Amino acid sequence: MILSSDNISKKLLNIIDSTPIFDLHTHLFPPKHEGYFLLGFKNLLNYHYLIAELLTATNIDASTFYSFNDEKKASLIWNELFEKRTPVSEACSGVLSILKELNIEINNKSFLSICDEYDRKIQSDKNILDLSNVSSLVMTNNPFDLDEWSLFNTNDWDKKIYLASLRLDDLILDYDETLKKAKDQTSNQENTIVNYLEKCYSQSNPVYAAISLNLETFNTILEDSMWRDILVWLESKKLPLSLMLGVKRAVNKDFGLAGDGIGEINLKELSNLCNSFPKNKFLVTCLSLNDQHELTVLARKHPNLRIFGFWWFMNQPTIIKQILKMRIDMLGFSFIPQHSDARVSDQLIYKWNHFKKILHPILLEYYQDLLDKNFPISENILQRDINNLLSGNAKNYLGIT
Ligand code: FIX
Ligand code: ZN
Repeated sequence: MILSSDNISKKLLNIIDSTPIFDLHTHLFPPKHEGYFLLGFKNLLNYHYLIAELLTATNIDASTFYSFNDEKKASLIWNELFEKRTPVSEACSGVLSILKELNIEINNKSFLSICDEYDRKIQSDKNILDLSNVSSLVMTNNPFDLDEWSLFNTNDWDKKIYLASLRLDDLILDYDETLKKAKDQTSNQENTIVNYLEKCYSQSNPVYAAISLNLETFNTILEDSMWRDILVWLESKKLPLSLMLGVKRAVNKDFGLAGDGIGEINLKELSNLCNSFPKNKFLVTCLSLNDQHELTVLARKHPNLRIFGFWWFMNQPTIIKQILKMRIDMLGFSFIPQHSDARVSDQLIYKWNHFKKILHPILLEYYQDLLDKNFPISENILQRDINNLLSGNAKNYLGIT
């Protein structure tokens, strides 16, 4: 059925709301992975985005804050950011969106009574996957962290929902120690890293490998023979390399995980990489607003480069509105518009709801414009486009069904 200007908005909204999502990058784990699976109101409040906001808005000292137990940390964040101040930031607003979705009223309730009510309503990852409409997601799995990697020695979790990726940052952060770990795990002492990755590949069946880089570390990838071997190996496995560009770790060491910031990146080097390894596929996201235009231009030039998501400091409504339109203007719908980066399962609810709220009016503008130009838009076209944007583009790039 061909849609009209009058009914397209509602149809589009229904389709966006009902289309299952494939989440390309998260830090989530299945419930069976104890110590790594995070759920619930306290974990939600102890998110490092909110910790950074707390430590900069108040005089609370970082080491004192981190010495508290989880409940004390969470109640402090609630008190300082939601009671003493007005919770308007994106990270605060995310917590409120989840409470609203769960029909939990705040008015004058104590922190502990909200916690109780919350815990009664959300008990498993299944609740969250249903509420957020996420059908499968990619974890971040570090093959050099043997405790975390022990997940792949077990089989009692849903491998169709939780897909693996190989996070290779340790090879850059501490090469010697990482090589030692890989040597201990492989009998073949030649080409140790690739041999170890081969072993990890058969254990975990990953959908991509990933690394976060900045200007200083990017050259290593281009120049180092081990990285050339890794890229050749990735090509042989048809695995994309996900490049998360422009992070500077520990800008404020005292803040721990909340202390990372923005570093520089030279996207001319990304272009060199795409040219030097034309048969490798690269998924790319950039942390700085400054790099977004050049990155979008490069995505028009290199078929082996696919932009994904609004990463971390980019994931702010004001920025998304602007950059999403720029991406569509230059690439049509041929990119992967969002990933959640969720660390606590419950965050899937707000990260995706917030994104959909932005996506709907922006897409509507483009469809209205097409209708004005007498280009017929049917429900099938809308469904095809939304399938691609929320899951198909990512899955096709990864070569999974
Ligand atoms: O490197 C990454 O994958 C980042 O997303 C994280 O390290 C970061 O801490 C984060 O959670 C951002 O959303
Ligand atoms: Zn991440």
